[in-house]
Amino acid sequence: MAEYNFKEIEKKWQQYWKEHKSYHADNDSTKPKFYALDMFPYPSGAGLHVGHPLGYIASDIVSRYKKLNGYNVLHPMGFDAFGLPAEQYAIQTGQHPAITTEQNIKRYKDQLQNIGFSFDWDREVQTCDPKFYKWTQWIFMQLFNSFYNQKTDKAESVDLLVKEFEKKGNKNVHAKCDDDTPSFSAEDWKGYNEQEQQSMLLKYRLAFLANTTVNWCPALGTVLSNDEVKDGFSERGGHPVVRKNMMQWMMRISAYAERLLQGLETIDWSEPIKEMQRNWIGKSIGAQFHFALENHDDTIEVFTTRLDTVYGVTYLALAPEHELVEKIVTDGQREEVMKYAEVASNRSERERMTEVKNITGAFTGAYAIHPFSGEKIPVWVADYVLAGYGTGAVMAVPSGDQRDYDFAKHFDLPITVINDAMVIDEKADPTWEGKIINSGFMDGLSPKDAIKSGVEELEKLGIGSGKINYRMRDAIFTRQRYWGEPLPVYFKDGIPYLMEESELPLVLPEVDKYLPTEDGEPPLARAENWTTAQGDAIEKSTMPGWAGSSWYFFRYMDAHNEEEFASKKALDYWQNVDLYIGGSEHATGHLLYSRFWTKFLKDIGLVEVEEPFKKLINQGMIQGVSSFVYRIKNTNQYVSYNLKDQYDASPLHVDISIVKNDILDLEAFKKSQPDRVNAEFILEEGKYICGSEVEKMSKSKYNVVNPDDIIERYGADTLRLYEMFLGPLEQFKPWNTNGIDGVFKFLRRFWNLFHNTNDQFEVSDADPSKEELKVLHKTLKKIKEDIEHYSFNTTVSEFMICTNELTSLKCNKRQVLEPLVIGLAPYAPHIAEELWNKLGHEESITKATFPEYDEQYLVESEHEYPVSINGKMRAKMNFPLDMPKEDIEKQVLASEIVQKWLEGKAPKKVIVVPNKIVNVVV
Ligand code: ANZ
Repeated sequence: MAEYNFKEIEKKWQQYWKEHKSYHADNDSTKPKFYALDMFPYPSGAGLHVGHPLGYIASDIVSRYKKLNGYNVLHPMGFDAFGLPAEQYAIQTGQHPAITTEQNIKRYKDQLQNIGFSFDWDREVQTCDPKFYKWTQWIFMQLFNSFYNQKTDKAESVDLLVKEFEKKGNKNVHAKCDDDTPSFSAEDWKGYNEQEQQSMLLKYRLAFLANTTVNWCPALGTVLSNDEVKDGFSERGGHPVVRKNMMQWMMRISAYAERLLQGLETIDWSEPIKEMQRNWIGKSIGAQFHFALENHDDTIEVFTTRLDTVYGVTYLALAPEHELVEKIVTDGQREEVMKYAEVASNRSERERMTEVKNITGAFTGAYAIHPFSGEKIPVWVADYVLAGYGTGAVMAVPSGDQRDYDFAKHFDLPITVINDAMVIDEKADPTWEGKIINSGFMDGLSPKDAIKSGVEELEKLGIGSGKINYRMRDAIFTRQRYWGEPLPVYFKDGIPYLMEESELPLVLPEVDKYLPTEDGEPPLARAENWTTAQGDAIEKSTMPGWAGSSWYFFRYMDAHNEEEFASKKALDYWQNVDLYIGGSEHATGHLLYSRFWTKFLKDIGLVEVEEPFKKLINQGMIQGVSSFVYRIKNTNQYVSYNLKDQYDASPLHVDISIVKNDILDLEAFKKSQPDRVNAEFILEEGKYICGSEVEKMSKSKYNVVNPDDIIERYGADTLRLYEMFLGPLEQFKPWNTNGIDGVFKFLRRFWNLFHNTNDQFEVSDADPSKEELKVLHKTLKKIKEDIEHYSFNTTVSEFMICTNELTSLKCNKRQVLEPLVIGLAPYAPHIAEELWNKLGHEESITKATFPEYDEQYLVESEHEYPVSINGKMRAKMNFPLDMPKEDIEKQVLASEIVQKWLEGKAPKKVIVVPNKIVNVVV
């Protein structure tokens, strides 16, 4: 007896792979390498749903395929295990987040193992493991010890900077540093005390402390990064987020803006993701120059991308936070301006940029002098000007810029049009009474040339120059939470110093509660003796969620190294990730930070590669199909879907496990919650019909499908094939189990090819026919070409077609079935191992070689001729491609069907068009 007993088969081979370390990746290999990586999961308490493994299955198929093609494959898995949910749970229950995290990881691993992935579990990493975060802390230390030298265009040691300061001060230093860095001489430097020197160095370090405006989430008690805030609320939990000034650790990622931008040209990522990163980096090429002020020594520096419009400037606008506001405001305007500045600075940047309808501003009473026309220009404060971008001041050109135009209209400021060319075509507005001037020395030039000669003119006047700006800001690197990596830093006289390397890992201390202290200090302030041996206070914030994930891909290369974050040998061999699969939600977070850290590690000579991920695929989300019941307001009555509009009823999610084909299991519903015990129903045709909707798959929507249940019912191989069969990998698609039976039946039919009607294993050693060989080679060709284009759903259909064809040919020939089993192995590894074993192989199929297809079998040797009789197609007949016309004619006329039409007479005419058609006229 040998039915397709997937349960036994899958258990057996999973055990075998584990025992034989079948997926062990070798760091000592002469084979070419292939590194396939999945974005490692955060192990949440809810476990995996069928959406999670989608990308893992795809990378697993590619990994297995590459291995069969002679590659040494690295396909690891681990856990991004620090983070808010475990900690929120800890706050609620008092349970240490390490315990919850460990339980969740165990659950995830069990679930992953059931799917039969080819992960090399010996290389597993967990970011919350001190053995791992020792190296996260170590990399932080390297960043602290480095600055960005713009002359060499790379990170270098701060020691070099100190040497230069001692020799010549900072006048020859061309480095990325804080905007408020003063210039100083060697004498100045030597005169600084230790504290002053260290404060100065902080302005250059790549990891530095600074006072910045942050997104503060009171409910979570922490700072959030921009990509963790959506429309003013925290992405996790949806709590309100406010702006607040705080001392924070930062990463000087802005130093890498240009390299992050250029690097995009060298990697194989989808265009939308690259575009998101380009926008995030936000490069603008323009000019920066000073406007003199009337009766004032200070000048206002502006950044513009449109110097060609400078003759159209009719006012200057300062950000409310601009330091000059206070200095230049006239006494008469002071009260109004200061009040305005106060209110405006409390609005979020997003509001200030997007609320275009709500135009606000205040006149400072001061005037600037136009550098080219010499005219007097009023200086305003306007909150659409952002303090953190460019210089925080703009030359406003109402005829060229929409916001300037709206502002000018609102406050009745002049609108000057240059040369009769108004970019904003509002001159059609009959109320417009502005003046038209020419653009001085720029007159007659194209915008590009005008900008060029404008910049030359600025340089001649010594008031400005060309300038490139990036919108990207430095990244905040701390949060005021417990469950993260401690920063290996202590403070002396308010100055941060690194701990000794020998003191790493700096292990997270025990605390009594996971909450901030009463006076608002982070939870680490609760730890006893959170000080160095000398008694100096250790930093109390921890690293953000993105610290560990910014370099984990290097750790997999040499996961247990205790001397280095990874050995040079391992790094040289594995280089970087060949294929990275994960969600697109990480476009400007993780994917940018990882690129930044990789470039930094390259600069300081630790890795060879400039980019971490050569090829990136973003898998589409598998959505859930939610079910709804409709409760009549303020009652315990539920009305069926088609009757709901007759009542005042509102929809409620109901667990999909108690709904079958949209029909609610009433008893199960009553038992599902205590307040539903007495539920009453308004039925239609005796049934309660639920509504349904496609939504994100999520526990909170009760629409989660657990892969364990699918595996229990159909097996892991069916799950794997089915997830691929759902549609193109990158597309969003709802989970719908309609086709799953079909996939399962296909596997059973495939199994049957190897078994006779008595369920006995039986394959024949006879030579296959041409037709059988054609089926085999066309399938092999398709598998190969599809995998190389990451098109997996099409291969699953091809497998089905091939199995049907072989079934109807009654083919059980070894020479056909054996190569096909290898072809199927990347997709359905368990059944493939079992059949391979039955075919008599002692070694695992993972050690086989992927069969080459042979074009020779794919060339058509025959043509199928439609045979028309008196213009009507009556039959189809096959003839070899090179068969002479006369022979075809003879055979056609001899055929039964043509004989019948001829009724014994001779045909009037026979036309044979070679390899096309045969026409018989009777
Ligand atoms: C004059 C002008 C005329 C401008 C015109 C635009 C169009 P991007 O491309 O995003 O870099 N700007 C400069 N600093 C600003 C700040 N801190 N807050 C708000 N806006 C600021 O945009 C650069 C342009 O945005 C600059 O060029 C400046 O307006 C404005 F027809 O100068 B422009």
